[in-house]
Amino acid sequence: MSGPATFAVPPTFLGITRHDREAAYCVAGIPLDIGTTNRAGARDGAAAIRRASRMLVDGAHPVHWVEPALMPVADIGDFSIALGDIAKSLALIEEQAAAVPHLVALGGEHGITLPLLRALAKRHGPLALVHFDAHVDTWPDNFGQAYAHGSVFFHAIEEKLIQPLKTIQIGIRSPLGRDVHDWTVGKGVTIVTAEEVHETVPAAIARHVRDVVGDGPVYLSLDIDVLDPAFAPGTGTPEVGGLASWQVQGILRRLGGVGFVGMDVVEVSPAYDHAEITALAAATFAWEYLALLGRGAVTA
Ligand SMILES: [Mn+2]
Repeated sequence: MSGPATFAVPPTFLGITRHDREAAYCVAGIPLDIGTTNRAGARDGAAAIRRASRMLVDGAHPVHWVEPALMPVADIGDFSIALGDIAKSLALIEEQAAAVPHLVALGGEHGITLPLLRALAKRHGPLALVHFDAHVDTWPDNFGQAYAHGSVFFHAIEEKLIQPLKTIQIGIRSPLGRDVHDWTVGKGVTIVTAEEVHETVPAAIARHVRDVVGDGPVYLSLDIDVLDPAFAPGTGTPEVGGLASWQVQGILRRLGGVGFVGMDVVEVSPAYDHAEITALAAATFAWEYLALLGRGAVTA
C-alpha cells in the first residue's frame, strides 16, 4: 500500500486529481434538490459521496481486479444550476452533460436524470435503462409540479428518451396509484419488486436485467432509496422493506459486458445520514460501476 492514508487523500471522488473533461469517464456532482417531495438535502449528496469514497482507494476491486482511481477518470467538480428554477436547471444540466464523453453523476435528487437522458438520447437514440429505486418515478406530476423527482421516467418515456420495453426497475415497493402502476407496465416496463429480489439471488436478477436490456446503449440510474432505510437512512423518501447494500452490489458485479453509456447515483441526503452509511453505499456503487467498465483493462 502506498500513497497517502485514506483519510488524507484529496477531497475528490476516489481522491482523483485529474479534472479535465477529455477523460474517458468524468465524475460530476449535480447539487439540485428543489424537486424533492419530502425531505430535501440531496444538494449536499455529492460532497458526502466524495468524502465516503476514501474507503475505496487503497486497493483493487476484489472481483474485477481493477483500481477505478487509476482508470482514465476525472472528477470535474459540480455542475452549475439555476438557483430556485427547476426548468432552467434542467437545461443547464443537459448542456453540461452533453460536453462530457461518459458521465458518472453524483446527485442531487432524481430529477437530474431527465436532462442527463436528454443529452444521451441525442447522442445514442432511445436508451435501455436499469433503474434501481423504491419508487417507479413515473408519476405524470408530483403535487402539480411536472418536473419534480417522481416524474423523471414519465417524461423519459413520453419524450422517447428510453425504450420502455428495454427498461427494468428493481426494488420497487412504495405506495402508488394503481393508475400509475398500470400506465408503467402498460408501456412495457419490467418491474421487479423488492420482495422479488429478496426471494431470489443477485445472479438471477442480473440475468433478468441482461434479458431485458439486451444489446446497445444502456443507462444505469440508481436511487439510493432502493436500499432499506437500515442501509440508507440518509435519503429524502425512505421506504421500508428495501434492498440490502450487498444485494445491489451483487447485482451490479454481474453486469459485466452490458453496454453502459452513463450512470447516476442520486438522492443521498447527508443531513439524515448516520456514520456515512448512505454516502458509503452510494460511493461504492459508483466505484462498482467504474470497476465493471474497467475490468480487464490495464490501468497501472
Ligand atoms: Mn427515484
